[in-house]
Amino acid sequence: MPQHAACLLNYLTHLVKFIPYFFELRARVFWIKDLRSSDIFQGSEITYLNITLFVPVLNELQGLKYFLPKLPSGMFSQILIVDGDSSDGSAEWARSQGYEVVVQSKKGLRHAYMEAWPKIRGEYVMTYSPDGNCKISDMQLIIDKLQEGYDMVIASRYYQGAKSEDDSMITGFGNWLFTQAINVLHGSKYSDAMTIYRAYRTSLFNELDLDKDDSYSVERLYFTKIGIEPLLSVRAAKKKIKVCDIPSDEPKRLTGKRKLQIFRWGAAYMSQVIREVYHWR
Ligand SMILES: Nc1nc2c(ncn2[C@@H]2O[C@H](COP(=O)(O)OP(=O)(O)OP(=O)(O)O)[C@@H](O)[C@H]2O)c(=O)[nH]1
Ligand SMILES: [Mg+2]
Repeated sequence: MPQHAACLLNYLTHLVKFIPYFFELRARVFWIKDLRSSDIFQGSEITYLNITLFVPVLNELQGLKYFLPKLPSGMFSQILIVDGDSSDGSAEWARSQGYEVVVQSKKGLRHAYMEAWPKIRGEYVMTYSPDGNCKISDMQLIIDKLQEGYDMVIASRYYQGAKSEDDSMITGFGNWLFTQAINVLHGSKYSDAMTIYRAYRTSLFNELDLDKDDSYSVERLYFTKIGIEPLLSVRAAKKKIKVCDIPSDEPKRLTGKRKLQIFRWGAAYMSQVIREVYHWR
């Protein structure tokens, strides 16, 4: 065989050896492409904002087990579970699954916020209840509105035809009454000033002095501890913060027991809304 023919054969033999590597490389490239296109296709997997999902829980083990695995992965830069010293193992389970958990030391929903707020790393925060009341499928709509430049976006149960399946006559009327009272007394246009399901700039909490005990002092009259959302709505209105609503149905609580103390909290919230007419400017 002439020398250059032998050389060519040698060369071809080496090339054949590389064929499996070529297919392997090709498979990897296309696998990566598939992965990316499926991320984009699902849309909700991708976010460009730095958002913490803030999840207060008091004996919500079943809700946590059901809802946390369903959260769109990658949507939040931090998921913070704030436990009110649950006796059903909520905190232990969340920790065992690798979630970041803070156990509050003082009793009461507002202390969950006040104690855990310094641990928030996101520029924005979305507050979420894992009891079935907050539709995960609306999360992206809320984030889209933040991206448009709003400081706070409320997933309203009463906006543009949205409805609550969780309301009783009393809570439905109460939510309407408080929302109207806030609108009349503080010049806002809320359709739902009470819901936990909303997202906002994390810094608002301190800007609006929601971290101060004095902001909630009326609760002492009713021997209870209240939440932060009505006051957040009131003070955001007073400071003319840029707010918008998206319609979001409220499904029924799926599991666990309601923690809301309807009459005590109702009375305390109304006193707080009225006090704000002359207090805090
Ligand atoms: N960390 C903490 N979480 C609480 C406390 N009280 C209630 N929660 C949780 O806060 C979330 C929102 O609760 P709410 O919506 O105010 O009350 P609810 O019991 O769901 O009653 P509804 O108004 O009917 O939805 C739920 O996950 C509760 O478990 C508390 O004192 N500490
Ligand atoms: Mg609830």
